[in-house]
Amino acid sequence: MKIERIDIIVTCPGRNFVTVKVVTSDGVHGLGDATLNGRELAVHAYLQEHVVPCLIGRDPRNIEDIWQYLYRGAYWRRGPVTMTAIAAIDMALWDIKGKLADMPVYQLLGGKSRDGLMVYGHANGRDHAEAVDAVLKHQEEGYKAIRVQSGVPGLEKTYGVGKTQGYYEPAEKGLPPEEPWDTALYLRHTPELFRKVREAVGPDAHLLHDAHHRLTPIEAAQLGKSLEPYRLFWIEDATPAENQESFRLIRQHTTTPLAVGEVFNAIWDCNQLIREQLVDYIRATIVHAGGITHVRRIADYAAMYQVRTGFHGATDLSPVCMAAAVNFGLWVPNFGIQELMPHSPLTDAVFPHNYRFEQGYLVMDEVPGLGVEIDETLAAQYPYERAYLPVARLRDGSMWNW
Ligand code: GCO
Ligand code: MG
Repeated sequence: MKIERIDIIVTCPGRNFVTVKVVTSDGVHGLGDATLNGRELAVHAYLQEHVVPCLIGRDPRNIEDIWQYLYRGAYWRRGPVTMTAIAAIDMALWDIKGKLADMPVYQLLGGKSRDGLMVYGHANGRDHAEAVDAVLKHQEEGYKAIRVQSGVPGLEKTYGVGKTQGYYEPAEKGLPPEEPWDTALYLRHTPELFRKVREAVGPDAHLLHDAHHRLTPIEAAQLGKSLEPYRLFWIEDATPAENQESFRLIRQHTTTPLAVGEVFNAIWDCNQLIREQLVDYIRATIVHAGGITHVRRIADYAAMYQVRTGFHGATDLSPVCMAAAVNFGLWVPNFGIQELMPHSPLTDAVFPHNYRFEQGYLVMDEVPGLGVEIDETLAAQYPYERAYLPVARLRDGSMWNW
């Protein structure tokens, strides 16, 4: 069996998605997500110019060898563009293997460890009262875990607060919008937000919060400590993690669990964080961290240190990646939680999929491969539109981490 053709499909049903379709000489095909928010065409070019020509004629069943060929063989290792491109091919090859075996990918990985993946939904509000309402609405919908973000009084715009309820879509058409940031205001108001939310929801709901890389380590420690009375499930991306040892400082000061890693693309990005047990949840995703083949290695390594998975699942991760995440999460022994931001009905129509939300969990049936397809005719009606994530500046104009 040979790889006959690889198509790279770019579509914008409300937001941009890049999808790889690997077609074999047996007529079986597999899909992989290659979407890197705000850098979509960089991955497209990397795939088209540097990856696809090298794969035509290879045996698609040799997933491991193809992974090593694209990683070791490139000489220039790692980086989000490279690892997203490798991830897309890897996902598609697992999809093909599942279809050939007539089994879901979770069966190939070792079978089910659970019935469904506990997910967290997104409650956000322009102010605390709106955020509390949104949390209660999620509880009614069956969510067991809810991420809470609120506008900060005195800041015109805050990360995580979208125009629409239930999800937060940060990429905007055109050039990067600029947003102001003020750490002092944020640190003052966030404990108050969680005091109100915990009081309203009662003791059972799991509450999460994303600091989105805005804090220094000592500020993150302060936030973690101030939120301890409200028993959070986690604080996410409290500080940028390029310097992995900076998490030691946060750990010394707070027992609030920590999650990190949505921007990681390789096991080396979290080596020290995991080995020293500086975090509790690892968020590296299948689409941005080298596919199922590599993320499986990260998860196995994390399991040795009681670190659990908590994969990124924002709207910029296409239903193809979500299908892979559901297969992976059904199997992985050290599963923690899965982020869920529902896609728009149009995106769901472009990518018909088997996974679905049921009473706080993501479940899927025993269907071959990843359980996701692409409607290419519909996809073709929505061509690429340039869009960027915002950037953040402090009050004095200095660039900050968005
Ligand atoms: C999350 C993320 C997103 C990202 C977005 C970037 O936790 O869901 O932080 O909001 O900012 O996915 O592409
Ligand atoms: Mg995040």
